[in-house]
Amino acid sequence: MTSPIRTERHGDVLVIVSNTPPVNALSATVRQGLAAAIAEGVADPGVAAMVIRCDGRTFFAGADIKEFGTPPVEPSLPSVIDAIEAADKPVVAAIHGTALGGGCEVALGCHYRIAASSAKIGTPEVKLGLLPGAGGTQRLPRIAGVKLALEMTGKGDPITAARARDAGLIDMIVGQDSLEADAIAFARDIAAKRPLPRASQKTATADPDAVAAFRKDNARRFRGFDAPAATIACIEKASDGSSFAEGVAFERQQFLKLMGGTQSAAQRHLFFAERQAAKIDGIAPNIALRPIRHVGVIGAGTMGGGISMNFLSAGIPVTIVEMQQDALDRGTGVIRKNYEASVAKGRLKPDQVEAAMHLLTPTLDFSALADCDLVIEAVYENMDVKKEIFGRLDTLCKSGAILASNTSYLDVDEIAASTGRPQDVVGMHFFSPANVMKLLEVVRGEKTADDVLATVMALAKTIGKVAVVAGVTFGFIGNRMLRQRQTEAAKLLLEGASPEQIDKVHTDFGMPMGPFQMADLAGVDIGWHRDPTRIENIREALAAEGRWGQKTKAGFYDYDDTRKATPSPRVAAIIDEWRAKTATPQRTITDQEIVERTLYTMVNEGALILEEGKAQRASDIDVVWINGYGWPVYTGGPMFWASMVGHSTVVAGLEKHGFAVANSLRK
Ligand code: 3H9
Repeated sequence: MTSPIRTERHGDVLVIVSNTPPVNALSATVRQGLAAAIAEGVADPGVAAMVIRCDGRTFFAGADIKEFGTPPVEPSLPSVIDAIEAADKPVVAAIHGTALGGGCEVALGCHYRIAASSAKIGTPEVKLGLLPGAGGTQRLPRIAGVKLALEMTGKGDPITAARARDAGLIDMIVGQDSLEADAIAFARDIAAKRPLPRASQKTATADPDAVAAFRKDNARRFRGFDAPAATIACIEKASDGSSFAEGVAFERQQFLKLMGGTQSAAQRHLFFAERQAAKIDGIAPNIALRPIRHVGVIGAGTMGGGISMNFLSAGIPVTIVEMQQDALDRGTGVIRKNYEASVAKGRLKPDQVEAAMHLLTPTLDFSALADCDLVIEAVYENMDVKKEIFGRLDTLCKSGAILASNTSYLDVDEIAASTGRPQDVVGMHFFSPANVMKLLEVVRGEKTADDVLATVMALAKTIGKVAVVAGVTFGFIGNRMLRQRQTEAAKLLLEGASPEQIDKVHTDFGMPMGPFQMADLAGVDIGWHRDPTRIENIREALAAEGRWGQKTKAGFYDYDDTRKATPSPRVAAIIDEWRAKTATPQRTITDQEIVERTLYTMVNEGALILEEGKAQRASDIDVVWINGYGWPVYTGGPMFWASMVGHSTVVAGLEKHGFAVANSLRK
């Protein structure tokens, strides 16, 4: 087998090149090739310096995640990096694309680093439930200081080449096209310079204040996760006077502990699940896509505005249509306000806001949608209204335009049937706030054309969404499962549990909020028939009293002016009233029962959705719940979690309460 690593001589400089598409992951053969190439350079008296670079779209994007969990193959990445650093001739990393994880660690093991201006450098292992395990937690603070090392490894987001240069991580920034030539010239310049700068020989200055502040500032973000604390401990170890050898031994111990744990297994599952979700069963990956140059959005409310922002931010012009001028002005104003809030937080520059707003055409003229390549309807949930809109779009829009509905529940096939071109109709279910939430459920109607589906899935990636294909079923994947949870939560309330107890079980599990906190946030009046004389359950009793949730400072909880929730005596009284009225026997509900009836039932519904073919794969369901509803990442999503709990346990829990169990869970 030919090695993915080749060497090329440019006079006295040996250029070591990796060619391992798609992302130059550091698999066993790459590590073997790298080790051999370094040995070759060290042994050859004609070589004065070495350059390591990669072909393709990126420098090494990390260890090969597919190898994790399989028996180790020599040489290990730490030993290869140690060999690079120990070389008695300078080694220069020439970075383009993203030097991530083990890739960043290879660069840190090199004596010098130069990068293309567009390059990014990072240690994202924490997002896989891990920490940099090839010396990264020890070399990074020694080069860039404790504060930046904490930031990079604790949060896992990459930094730009310019920031890396300012922090001393990069020695020189060069042009994209001249990277190799510049790296060779640089290597030649410093070939004779001694001593060689070796990160392991530097000292990191302890910064206990930075560590304490980092822990405090990120307490909420890190809640429930194992990896950040372990990462921070390693960075502290790098700066507490321990030797480099002691530091890497500690790092290894922590790395192996995380690698053997369920959280990393779950987060690695999610990494591949998100990429898998983009693949559509039965459609060739190279299918020709429809060009989307201009998007139309119908409705300038919260949803329509948020949806528009996704495209504007990606540089795609949007025409947004409303019925009334004041609604249009309000919607446009909210879009601007949201962008300006991002400027205030330093996430956007003012000229980027102007550029985005410049791409927006607000109008009351429906016929302005005629030339759009994609039109997304984002009006309220009413089948008749939607059908009427799609009928109009059918007569108006150019041939080949994709007609999408942002419905959260309604039958996309019925909507499609109101047009003469059902093959061009698809569901695009965004989650609120649509400019923030990562999830997009793409609903494949019975007649949706393959290229329409593929175009929308590809477009989702362009606008930074994680898209999942769902079939036509009430509530699609996410809301159909949510419904089970809400139904059981309401029953548990009657049977003796309190909103606080039920919500706490969910937040202890790692959800951002429980069923009743969620109802209060979304609005207790959502979906309410609005007839205060017709009260059929606790929720309707609350709605009839104007307890609509946070917006009215009263819902399942009472709220103060800062939106702080406290248990409500009035709600307790309403619940008691309903318990009496329905003659429901009272009993103590255990937290375990709440888990079984609200979480296991969701798993069961997920399994049914799969059996019915409304989701392509179990991991897609995990992607939906993690990106759309805040299911805790470190459990891998409901379906992965169920497999960790054990299907037999889930089945037993469901049977205990008399639920009809999905067949696939019994297998
Ligand atoms: C690590 O380094 C541990 C060390 O500290 C210690 C070791 C001892 N391995 O994302 P894309 C695949 S942990 C294997 O769609 P993009 C990916 O599955 C690692 N495969 O492209 C996909 O395959 P497919 C730390 C990988 O352009 C294909 O490549 N590093 C890996 O949108 C394309 O991926 C990271 O966590 C990998 N490391 O984004 C970086 N990476 O086509 C993880 C990707 O079959 N990677 N694949 O679906 C990324 O963040 C993005 O892939 C990247 C490119 C930004 C590089």
